[in-house]
Amino acid sequence: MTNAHKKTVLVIGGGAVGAVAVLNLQVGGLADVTIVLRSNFSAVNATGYDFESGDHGSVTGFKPSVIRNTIPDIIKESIPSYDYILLSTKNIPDVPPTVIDLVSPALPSENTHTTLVLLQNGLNIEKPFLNSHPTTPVLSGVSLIGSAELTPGQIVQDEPDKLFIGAFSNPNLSEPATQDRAREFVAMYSAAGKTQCVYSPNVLHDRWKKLVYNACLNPICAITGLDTGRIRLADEAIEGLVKPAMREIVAAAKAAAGVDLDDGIVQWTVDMDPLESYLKPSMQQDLEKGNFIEFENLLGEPLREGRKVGVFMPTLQVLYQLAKAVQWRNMERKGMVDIPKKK
Ligand SMILES: *[C@@H]1O[C@H](CO)[C@@H](O)[C@H](O)[C@H]1NC(C)=O
Ligand SMILES: *[C@@H]1O[C@H](CO)[C@@H](O)[C@H](O)[C@H]1NC(C)=O
Ligand SMILES: CC(=O)N[C@H]1CO[C@H](CO)[C@@H](O)[C@@H]1O
Repeated sequence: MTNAHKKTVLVIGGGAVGAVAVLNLQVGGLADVTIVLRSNFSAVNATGYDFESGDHGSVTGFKPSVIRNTIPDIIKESIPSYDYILLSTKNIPDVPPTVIDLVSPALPSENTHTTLVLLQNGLNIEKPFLNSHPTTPVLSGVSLIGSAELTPGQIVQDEPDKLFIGAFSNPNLSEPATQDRAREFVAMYSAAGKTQCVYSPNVLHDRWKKLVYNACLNPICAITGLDTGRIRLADEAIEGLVKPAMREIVAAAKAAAGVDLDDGIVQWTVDMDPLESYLKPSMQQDLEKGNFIEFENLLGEPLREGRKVGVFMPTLQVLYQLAKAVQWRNMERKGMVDIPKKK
């Protein structure tokens, strides 16, 4: 890969994670980036993104090379296949459209050229693509990022951006070839020299590790309405609820995926954010905005994987059913379910 030949990258999803990715890729100079935005298209198209980040300092009015409000239809628009498509939207399989429907205009099902990078959380997110796009290399991006979006187009990043990239296994593709794509992506993403992006072949380890937070604290904060600081102050919430849930994930990781998370992971994850930051995990933020929550991949999949191999997961089972009910409440509020009239 040389500077003379930039890779083309399509970024779908312009929230905090997508925006930081665009900034890294473009500043690195090895990529020509097109971003697809929905709700924030007008704001970003007019004035660009403003960043306040540990990695990049203060950046104002940053604009990706191309900003669009629709997914490119590469056949109808005669656009050459992108080298990479980076998906950084929420992944909510229980609410249409699916991520496959979303990405398909830019990614024909028989694709072999484009590498798909899933910058999304949770487990088994690559599985649907094995059916719909069996010969597309799919990479995993686990972002341990401390950023939150305030107003449209304004990103505040309070922790360094750390991204772990690896290849999901695919029986139809050679492993060395997909690993090469992962390494190439890491080089391109790291070229700006401002961010920690590492090649991390043990995708399952990275994903289960993040689930200790995402399957436990994330839904618990969302359901109780307490942020990660207040949940630690609240009576017995950590000992009686958060830690039991986390221990179930640690057991499931080992039994279902052979992933060894060390003993300290539970306390480490509880203490990860400084208490006084009173940070709200993503599901809590989503609920407060009236948005759907990503509970199926973050909570449902690890629960199903664990139970399949006989792990007793009573805490996660209850959290899952509560999250499902909360999702239904959102669907009713958005007019997506019909209910019988009150008598
Ligand atoms: C996006 O911004 C450009 C330049 O600022 C402007 O010419 C164009 O009309 C905008 N596009 C839309 C769809 O608003
Ligand atoms: C991909 O692999 C699966 C399982 O080995 C096989 O059934 C399928 O035909 C393959 N598809 C392609 C397009 O190679
Ligand atoms: C990812 C995302 O949608 N970010 C912001 C876009 O703009 C709306 C309001 O127009 C915000 O609520 C979102 O946080």
